[in-house]
Amino acid sequence: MTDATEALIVIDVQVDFCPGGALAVAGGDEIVPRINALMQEFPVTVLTQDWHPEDHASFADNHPGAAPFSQVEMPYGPQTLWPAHCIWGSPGAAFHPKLAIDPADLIIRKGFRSQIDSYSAFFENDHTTPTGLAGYLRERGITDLTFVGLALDFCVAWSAMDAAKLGFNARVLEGACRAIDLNGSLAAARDAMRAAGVTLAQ
Ligand code: VGL
Ligand code: ZN
Repeated sequence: MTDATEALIVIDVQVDFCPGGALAVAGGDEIVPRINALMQEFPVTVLTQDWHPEDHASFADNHPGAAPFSQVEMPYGPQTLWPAHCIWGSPGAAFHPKLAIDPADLIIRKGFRSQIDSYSAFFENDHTTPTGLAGYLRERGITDLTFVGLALDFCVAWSAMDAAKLGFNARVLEGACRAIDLNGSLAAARDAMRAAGVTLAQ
C-alpha cells in the first residue's frame, strides 16, 4: 500500500466533531492514533477541514424557528440543519490536537460558501461545484483512495461515493471512522456506498 498511486484521505478530524465539540461524533477522538499510524504507511495524505462562515446556511441558528437536525429544502436539494460547527478560524475548526498533521501533503477546506454545504471532499452539495481535489489527485497520478475520519455516514460516505463516481478506486476503513447515525443514516450510507462501488473494510 505504499506505491505512489495511493492516497489516504482523512476527512474532518476536527475538534468540533470530537467529544466536547459543537457537533460531537461519539468516539470521534478514538480514531486519531490509528490515523496517525496510517499516515506513516501511505505515500500521500490529504486532510480535509470543514470550514464554515458564521452565516452558513447549514446552521440551524441561521433558520429562525428551525431545530438542529431538522431538514430544509435548499436550491440544491434537501439539507440537514446542524448546530453551528467548524466556524473558520475558531478553536472548534482546528484539527484534533493529537492528529499528527505534519505528513499531510494537502489540506483541502470545504463548506466555505455561506449558501451551500459541502459534505464531500470533491463536490459541494449541489454535486456540481468542484473543490479541486480530483484535479490535484489526477495530476499526481493517484488512482486508489483510502478514506478515514468523520463522520462515516456524512462527509466520509459522500467523499468516497464521489471518488468512485469520478473513477478512483475508493475504499473506506470503517474502523478508522465514527458515525453520527441520524435516523438510520449509517445503514443508508453503507448501502449507498456499496451500491456506488465503494469497498468497505475494517
Ligand atoms: C459533517 C455534518 C456537517 C461531517 C460536516 O464532517 O460529516 N457533518 N458538516
Ligand atoms: Zn459542516
